[in-house]
Amino acid sequence: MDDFSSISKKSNIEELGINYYKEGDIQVLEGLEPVRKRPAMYIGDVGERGLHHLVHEVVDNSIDEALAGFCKNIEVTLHSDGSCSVKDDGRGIPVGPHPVKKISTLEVVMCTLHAGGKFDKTSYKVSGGLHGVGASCVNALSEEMIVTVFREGKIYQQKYSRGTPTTPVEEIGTTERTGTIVRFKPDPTIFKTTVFKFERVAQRLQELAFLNPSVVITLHDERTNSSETYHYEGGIVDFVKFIDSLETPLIKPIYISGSVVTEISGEVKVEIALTYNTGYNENVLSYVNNINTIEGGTHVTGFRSALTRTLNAYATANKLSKEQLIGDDFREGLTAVISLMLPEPQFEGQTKTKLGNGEVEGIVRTIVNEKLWEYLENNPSIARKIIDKANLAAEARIAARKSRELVRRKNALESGTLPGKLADCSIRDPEKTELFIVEGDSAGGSAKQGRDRRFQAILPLKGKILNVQKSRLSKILENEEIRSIFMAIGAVFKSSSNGNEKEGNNEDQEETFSLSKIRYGKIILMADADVDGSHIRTLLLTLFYLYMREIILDGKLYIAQPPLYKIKKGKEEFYAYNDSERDAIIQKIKKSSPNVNIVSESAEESETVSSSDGIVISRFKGLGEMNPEQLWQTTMNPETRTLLKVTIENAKESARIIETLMGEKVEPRRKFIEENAQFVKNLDI
Ligand code: 0RA
Repeated sequence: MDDFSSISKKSNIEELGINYYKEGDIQVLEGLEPVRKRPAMYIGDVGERGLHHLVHEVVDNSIDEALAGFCKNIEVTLHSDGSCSVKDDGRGIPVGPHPVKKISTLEVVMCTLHAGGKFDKTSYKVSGGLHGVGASCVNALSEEMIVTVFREGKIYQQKYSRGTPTTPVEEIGTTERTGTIVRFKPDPTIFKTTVFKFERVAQRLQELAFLNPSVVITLHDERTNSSETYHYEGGIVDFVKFIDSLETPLIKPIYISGSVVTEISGEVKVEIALTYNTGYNENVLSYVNNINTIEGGTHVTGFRSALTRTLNAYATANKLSKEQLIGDDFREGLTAVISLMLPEPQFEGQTKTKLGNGEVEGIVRTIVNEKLWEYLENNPSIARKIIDKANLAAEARIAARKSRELVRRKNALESGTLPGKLADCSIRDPEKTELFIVEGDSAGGSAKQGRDRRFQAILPLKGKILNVQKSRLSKILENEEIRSIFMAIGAVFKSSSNGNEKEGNNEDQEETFSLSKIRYGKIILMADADVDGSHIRTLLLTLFYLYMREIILDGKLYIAQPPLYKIKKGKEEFYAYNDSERDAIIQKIKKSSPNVNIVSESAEESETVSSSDGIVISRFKGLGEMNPEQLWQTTMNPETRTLLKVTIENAKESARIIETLMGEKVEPRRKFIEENAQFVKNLDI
């Protein structure tokens, strides 16, 4: 296996003198059979996401060791044999006998569900949060796992298969170092794919490196002989710079930190980096114990209200603004990373990524109010830039409000009127109905004819939709295609006054879309399987991500999967959704009639060939090429079709791609297109 030469620093427990875990501190719950029986319950799914979850899980354990102050270097290797190893220079997993189980603690940790370091209010753990299923789950779902421990001068090793030890814990050598190496090979009988994607692993490791500036994380890919090292001494300040690397900065990032010890929560550590760019989008990322709280929560609420309150107070005190500014005004062009460490986080929400701890809101608000005020006082020219930008946003907001009212009256967006192009279904029960958003009038025509009109509605779109990322809401609503989408879905304007704002006139209200009157149970995006189709899909995903995120979080947004090929043999027709499926079908036909010829590969010719002994393969160039019956059979019929459910990660990725492709700066855009031409082409999410 590996050499251990790069584990460089020996941890000195006595010197650090804290958190000395003893073997008895490990909590023991249950065996691993349930994990193999219902893997999705533990890691979300058994697709690509679940597969990568395994890596994250193991890395999180090393990060926990780093958070405890004992680990500096983490090395992740994607091996050529399909395994992955995670090496750290922490204290090493304890190997001595477990006082309750009487077997090695290492074996207990690796083979028992929910065994981990004991929780107390002085330790922050990723475990117990979103990823907190433990290394034992990874073990259960690996055909082979090898753990090597460097501890107290010796090297220990144990091997496992599918969660069961295949060797005892053995002493295999001596060492100067401390640390742990976990190497595992995912079980192909569990996972749909077992090929790790460099980019996916890299993205999480980079994020962890931004969030934990003391840690050096290296990723090696033995398959391609490439390596990347992530180490950001600037931490989340470097993170916001990175996020905004395609934008024009308005100010240098502001860094705020503080910590509070409370009776309920123990020590809560708060770190925030924020900056403004010349654009209009708000981009606030939040983390609790290194977990991305996609749905926000009390920490984000505390930050937002303090930002509004403090900037407004500063503007008023220095007579910098005419209007009363609202939260939205201070969020145009805002990029921020909020990172909290909290001993006992409570995660809530649809995807368990919303922080629920009530007292955190006030903690964050107090820290931000105090530190931001101090910063503004000391940096008046920067304060002025921020307030000036908010003043412009307020002007635009008031103008937009007027134009929106016009739009509203003209189009009755909120009065239940439906767009003219919508071919609605007859059933009204949103639980049972589906809306297909279809690219192109001709495909829209086929879809209208082919559908089951009782429960399927069709909304055809003409050409490309507006890029919503770079436009203000008022502009977006002037776009007819987008308006028709909102109207068909039943998304209505909701003017909600934010509880944290001072109640004032109507201008002080925030606008969002309410989905309480959503008209369909599934929204299905149907576009061609080509570059244009994928572009439109990306734009639509971004629209949903930015303005109707609830639909994604509720699991109601899907992508239709039209076939790429039709294979015809006599009267029999088969459809293939990719090249390997096409080849498999041809093989199958050839097996049953070995002398068959491939007659034609072109769609045009296939019309004229009526050979009974040839295989006719035609490639669908677009949805419009299919007749209504074909479209129904292959793509729309719930009995025979395949739909891809859109996850918040897919949509976020789309938003990121759009940002890169259409952002203001030309050079990074050109570079991105060059580097990712392949990826952009195959953006088949
Ligand atoms: C339990 C107790 C101790 C360390 C660890 C677990 C530990 C686990 C992992 C997993 C990957 N790397 C790790 N490093 C450490 C504390 C042991 C002590 O007190 O010496």
